[in-house]
Amino acid sequence: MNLNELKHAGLKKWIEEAEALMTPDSVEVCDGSPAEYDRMIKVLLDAKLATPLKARPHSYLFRSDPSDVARVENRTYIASKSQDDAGPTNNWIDPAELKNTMTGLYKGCMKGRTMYVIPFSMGPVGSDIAKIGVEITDSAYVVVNMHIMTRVGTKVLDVLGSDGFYVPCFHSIGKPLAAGESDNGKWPCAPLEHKYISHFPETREIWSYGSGYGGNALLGKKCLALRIASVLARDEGWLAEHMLILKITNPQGAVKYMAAAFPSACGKTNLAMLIPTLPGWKVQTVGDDIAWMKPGADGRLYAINPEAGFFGVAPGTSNDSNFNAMESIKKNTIFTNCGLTEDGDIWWEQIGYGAPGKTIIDWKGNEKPAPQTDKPVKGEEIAHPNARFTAPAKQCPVIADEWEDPKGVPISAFLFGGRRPSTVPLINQSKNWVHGVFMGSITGSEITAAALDLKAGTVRRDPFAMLPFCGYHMGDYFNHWIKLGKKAEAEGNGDKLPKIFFCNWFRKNKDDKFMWPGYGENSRALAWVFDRCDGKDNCVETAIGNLPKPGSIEPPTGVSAEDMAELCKVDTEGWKKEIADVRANHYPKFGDKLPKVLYEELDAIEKRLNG
Ligand code: OXD
Ligand code: MN
Repeated sequence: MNLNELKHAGLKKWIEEAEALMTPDSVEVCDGSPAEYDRMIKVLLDAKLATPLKARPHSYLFRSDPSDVARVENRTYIASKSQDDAGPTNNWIDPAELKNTMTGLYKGCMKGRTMYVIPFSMGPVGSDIAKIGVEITDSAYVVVNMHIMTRVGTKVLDVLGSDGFYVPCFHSIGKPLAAGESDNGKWPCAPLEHKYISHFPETREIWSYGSGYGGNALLGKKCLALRIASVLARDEGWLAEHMLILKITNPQGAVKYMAAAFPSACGKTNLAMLIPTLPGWKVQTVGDDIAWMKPGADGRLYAINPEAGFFGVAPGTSNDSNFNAMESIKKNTIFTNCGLTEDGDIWWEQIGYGAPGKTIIDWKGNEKPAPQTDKPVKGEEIAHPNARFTAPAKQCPVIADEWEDPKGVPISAFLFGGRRPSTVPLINQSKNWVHGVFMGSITGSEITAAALDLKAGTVRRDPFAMLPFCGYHMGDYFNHWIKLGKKAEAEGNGDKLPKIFFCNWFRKNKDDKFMWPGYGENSRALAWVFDRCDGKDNCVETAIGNLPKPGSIEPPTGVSAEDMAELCKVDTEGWKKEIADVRANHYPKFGDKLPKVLYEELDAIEKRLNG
C-alpha cells in the first residue's frame, strides 16, 4: 500500500516524520496478506537469516546474535513524567531525556533498509476490547512474526478510520547498512548498551531500539498488550493481565473459563493446552500468555486473548509435556535459536528423543555431534534455553471455537501460582476478593541455587506475574484490583466476579522429589476449582483459605494418600515464615502505595495462624 492511500492524517504524518528521522531506502505499509508473508520470507532467505526446514512445511529456522536472545529487563524503561508513577520495580528515565537519547540513535538508523509499517490489532479486529497499534520496523523478521502473533493489515486500517486511536510503536534493530552491504547471515542488532525498550505511559507510545528478539521487538506482546495496556486498563476500568485463558468442560457438558497467572517459565502454555487425565473432562485453549478483561453488562468479567499466535519456549516442549503445542508447530512456524538436524528438522533439549543422524547444528551455527539423549548439558545446549517457536493459534488442535469471539468469554476463576517447593498447597481458594488480591500480590517462585543474585531458598516474588510487565507503580496496580472488586460489590455484582485461587504444582518432599506429577494431572485441581465455582461442598475453611476436603481430589497414580494430605494441608510454621517474609521483605518495597487492606489481610491471616 502506498502512503498516500492512508486515510488517517495523523498516522500519515507520524510515518512521514519517522521516515525523515530514520531515513530508510523505502517505506512499505503492510497489508497482512499471505503473499506479503512469503515476500518477507524471501527477503530473509536472500539475507541468509532464514533456513527453510525440510521436515516442516512453510517453516523456517533463525539464529539470533548470541547477545540478542531474550527480553532485556535492565534496558526496559517506563518513562512516565514522574518517577513515582513508574514505581520502585521499573527502570525509569525522564521521558524528555530518553526521547532525546533515542532520537539520536534513531537518526539515520534505517539507512540501506526498508521501513515497514505494520498496522495491527491486539484482539479480534473490531472487538470492543481490542486495541490497535502501528509498529514501524526495519526488520522483515519482525514483520513475519507480527503476521502470526497479531492481526495485521488493511482490515485494521479500515477499523482505524480517519481518526481512530492507535498506539504508535517505533522499532529499529539499530544496524543500518552501507551501500551494497547485506546482513549475509549475521543477525542484525545493536550492542547491549544501545538497546532501549521504552514505554511512555502518558502518551501511550513505545520506542524500541537495538534488539530484534521476541518481546523487545514484537511490540504488540509485552510492550503494548501488557505495559501500555495495563495503564489503559487502569485509566479505563478494566484488566490487562499476564494470564492464560482456558475453557474447561465437565463430563456433564457444563463449561467454564479460567484465567491463570504464573511467572515466566512455570508452564502457562502447558496448562492452557493440557490433556486432562480425569475421564470425561475437556480442556481447550483460548490464550496462553495474555488476557484482557472488561466487565460486561451482566456484571461478569469478559476476557479476550489479544494475541493470534503462540510465542512459546521450545526447550522442554515434547509430546509428553505438551502434545497440543507439538501439533501446533508442525507447519507455518518460525523457530528461533533451535538446533537443526541432518534431516532438516528442529531439535531441542527435552524434546522427547535424541537427535537423529550423526551431527547437528547448534543455535550458534556450529556443527556438533548429535546428542543421543535429549538431556540438557549446562552451557553446551544445542538449542538456547530461551529458543522459541512462533505458531498460529488456530493450528492448536484444542483451540476453543470461541477463541476469537469479539465479546470475549466470561471468566469464572483466577489462578495464581509459582514454583514453591514448600508451604503453598496444591490448590487453595481465597476467602474473598481482597484475600485473592493478597494471593496475587505474594505470587512468586522459590529460587534455586542456579540463580546467582539471590540466596537459594528465598522466594523471588513476581506479584500477579506482572513485575516485568506493569506499566505503572505496582502499589497502584494492587489498588486497581481492589477497586475493581469494590465497584462490583457496590453495583451488587460482587458474586459475579471470578473466584480466586492460589495453586502450586511444584511441591517437593524431603528427598527433593516432586510430590505432584503436574501436566495433565493438574486437571484434578482444575476440576476441584470448577466445582468450587458452583459452590459444591468440597472444601474445608482454614486459616489460609478454602482447601480441598479430604477425598475431594482423587490422587493420581503414584501419589500416596499421605502425600495428598500433605499437599492439601496448612503448613502453619511455613505460613508464619511466609507472612513474616512478605511483611519484612516484600510489601515495604511498595511504600505508601501498598493498599492498607493488604496489610490488614496479612494481619488477619497471621492472627488466624496464631489462633
Ligand atoms: C514470555 C514471558 O515470553 O513471559 O511470555 O517471558
Ligand atoms: Mn509471558
